[in-house]
This record gives sequence, C-alpha cells and structure tokens, in this order.
Amino acid sequence: MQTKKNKTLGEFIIENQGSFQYSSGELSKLINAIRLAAKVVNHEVNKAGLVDILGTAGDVNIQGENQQKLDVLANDKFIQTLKNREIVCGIASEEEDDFIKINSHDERHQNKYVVLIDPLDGSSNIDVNVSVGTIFSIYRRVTPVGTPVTLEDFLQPGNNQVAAGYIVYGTSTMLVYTTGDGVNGFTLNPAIGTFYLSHPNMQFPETGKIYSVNEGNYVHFSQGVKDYIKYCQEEGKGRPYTSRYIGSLVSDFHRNMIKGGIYMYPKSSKASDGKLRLLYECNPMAFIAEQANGKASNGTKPILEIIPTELHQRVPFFCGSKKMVEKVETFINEKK
Ligand code: P6P
Repeated sequence: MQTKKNKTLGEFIIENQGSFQYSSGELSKLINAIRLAAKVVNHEVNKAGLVDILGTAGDVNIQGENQQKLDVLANDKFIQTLKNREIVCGIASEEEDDFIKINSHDERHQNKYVVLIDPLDGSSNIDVNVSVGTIFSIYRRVTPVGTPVTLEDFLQPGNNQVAAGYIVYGTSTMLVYTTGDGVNGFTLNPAIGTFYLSHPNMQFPETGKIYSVNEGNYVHFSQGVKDYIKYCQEEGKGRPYTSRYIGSLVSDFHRNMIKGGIYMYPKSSKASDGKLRLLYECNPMAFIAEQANGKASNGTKPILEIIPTELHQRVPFFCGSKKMVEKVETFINEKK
C-alpha cells in the first residue's frame, strides 16, 4: 500500500487498485461513487442549520426511529449515486425496510457488488450541531452474476467484506476506508472539493485510556459489563480512564482509533441484543478496527465471524484497542 501523504483520494485509488485482489476497476468506481455522494451529503450537513432541513421528515424507519430530513436526503443521495454508476446489483440501508434490487439496463454490466449503508449515523445529533457520519460495507455477491440479487447476498459474515469505511462530518470531513490492506484516512478540502490522504496507515494503539458507553444504561447492563466500567473508574495502573461518549458511533470510533480507547454498546435488560445493527454498523466498523490492529467483539466472539440471520439484526458491540476489548471480554466471561 503506497501511503505518501497529500496525494488525492483519486490518485490513491488508482495507485493501489492493483493490490486489490479483484482489481477489475469496478471497486475503484464504487469507492469513487461513495466519494461523490460523501461530498454532496457533506454540503447538505454543513448547511443544515441554515435551511429548512432540520427536524424530522415526518416518517419513521424500520428501526422505529424518527427519520430526520438529512437521514432521508443522505439515503437518497447514496442510493442514487450508486445506482447511476451501474456498479452494484443491490443496496441495503438502515433507512430502507428491505434491500433494493438494481437490475442492470445493460446486460454487459454484470454487476458483482452489494453495498450496505447507514447513510447518516448519529442523526439525532443533527439538530444540536454534533458530528454525524456515514458507514458503508461492500461485498461481492454470492448468487450467480446476471440474476436478481437475493437476501443471501446481504447475509454474509463480516469476514467476507471486500471493503468498508466511514465518512465523519466533523470539524473537518474525513473519509476513512479499507480494502483489506490497512486503513487510510482522507480529509476533504471543501474549497476545492478534493479528499487528500491525511492519515496514512491508521492503527489503533494497543491500549488506551478512553472508554465510550452510555452510562445512563448502567443499571441495565450485565454484571460483567458493570464490573468492567467500575474497573475503568478505579484507581489503578493507568486508571481511572476518561469517559468520552458523544452519541455518534463514527465520531467516538474515530477518536478512539487515533487516541486509543474502547467503544461499547452492550446488550441490556432494555435491549436484549444491544442497539447497533450488525450488517451496516458493526461489521464495517469491525473490519476497519481489525485492519487497524484493533479488535471488535460481541462480548464473546469476533463480530466478523457472526453469521447474519436478518437484514436489520442487532448485536452487542465492543470495539477498539485490542487489549481493552480483551479486558472487557474477560470480565464478561468471568460472570457468564
Ligand atoms: P444511545 C446513533 O443512533 C447510534 O447508532 C450510534 O451512532 C451511537 O453511538 C448510539 O446509537 C447512541 O445510542 O442509546 O446511547 O443514545
């Protein structure tokens, strides 16, 4: 992986296309499509406070959550951009009840890829001007090319991902992604609309001093998770840790990858499988974490090994610095 700083995302994709095992150029076109959609959504997110985009779209998505207007806009932009590029045969989204079949208008386009997206994660933060993000996950289809995509193409274990990434719309807008050969971060120069390689070869520190969890749910957590949170707070070697949780997975994950830390969304007596969705939140973030020498677990097994059973299924999620994830797994397994 060539990682000289300051090259553009476009140059980076072309230079590293050969290192991707299926380098047919389609994946590059796919990443480029995501790049374009990211710029469009970034433009809307950045002006959200200025035009009537704030507030809800009046609908409720399959998750039972109020759809924010920007959720709907981001969802539409990513789906339209991916459809227009004649690259994918199917799309699944947090904002769509079922997956979308994309039948090629041109029989020459034997589209091989399916994309799963959380178009605007953390959207409850939109109205209060806190960072939000887009998460994407890419697989090769497993059913015969040229036939309509099926649910089987989406219910693949995270280990099958060919690429995954996120865009964080923060103090600066960054696109961070992996194709299985390390993790690289690109920062958008909004003046010229170009992403530049700003964070080559991103790696989770092996351990850290930040833990991210919604402690408002503490009384509902399992004893093992409670014990780990108390461990983070006790005086001890390098402890107490610092609690940092902003209610936006992409932002908490991104900060923890740079500084070292763990993000947790455990199951609880209120949410028996936790809150985060396996296919378009946990799997892509887990692929990035593992590629950055971090770790991602449901508390007892690697996220990437879970065999999905439903499009919108939820799993408990512990992700970040390897030694911190291993520690919370130890606490959980002691109290199983
Ligand atoms: P809670 C946003 O809805 C999200 O999926 C993640 O981005 C975030 O970390 C989490 O949910 C926040 O959930 O229940 O703590 O408000």
